[in-house]
Amino acid sequence: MLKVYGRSNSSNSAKIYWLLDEIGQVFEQIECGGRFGGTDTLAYRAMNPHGKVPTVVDGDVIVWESNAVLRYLAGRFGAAALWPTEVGARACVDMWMDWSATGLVPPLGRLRKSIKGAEIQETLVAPVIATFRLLDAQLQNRDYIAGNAFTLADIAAGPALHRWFLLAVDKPDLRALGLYRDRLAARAPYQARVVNGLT
Ligand SMILES: N[C@@H](CCC(=O)N[C@@H](CS)C(=O)NCC(=O)O)C(=O)O
Repeated sequence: MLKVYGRSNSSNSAKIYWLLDEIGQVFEQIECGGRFGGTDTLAYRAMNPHGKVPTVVDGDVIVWESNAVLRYLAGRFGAAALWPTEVGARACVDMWMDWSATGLVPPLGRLRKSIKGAEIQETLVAPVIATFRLLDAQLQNRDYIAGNAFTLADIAAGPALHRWFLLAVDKPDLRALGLYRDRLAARAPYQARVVNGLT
């Protein structure tokens, strides 16, 4: 059976569980990383040399790096609605997935880390607001990030958006972003894996 090594309170793992629930794919969930440990063992490092979660094992195929895992699983299980086969439409989804990993998540991560340590550093808030303004602009004329259909681009960004709304910082009123969040919240897999899983 497909195995997912990860932990429920990891945003990168949550993306994988969310996708698998969306497509109704059964898998074995092996809790590891963080307080569960297990990622420093030789066996784990042989699968994933970075010692991070998630890692997916599908027979002889091992995939890590969460957005690469999303693409692998969508291709493997034929989820063309979530990751289009037409190259232009696929590039749009890929582009926004890459942006989530490189543009959206890093400034949010720096802000969350600083809040855990002490009081909020205002200099870290502005870059996060700028990224969500950009996302709000993208959502002005479409229901989802890559168009009017839900895709992997939404799964890649969803956990970060959820964590942004959890933060006790002053946020601008970004209407399209709020409506988008409501749209995600209506999905049962998002509720189960993101809202219930991540704090
Ligand atoms: N770019 C990697 C980042 C992986 C990563 O940093 N995962 C975190 C959890 S979200 C992790 O493994 N932290 C250490 C741990 O859980 O032991 C990905 O997208 O998969």
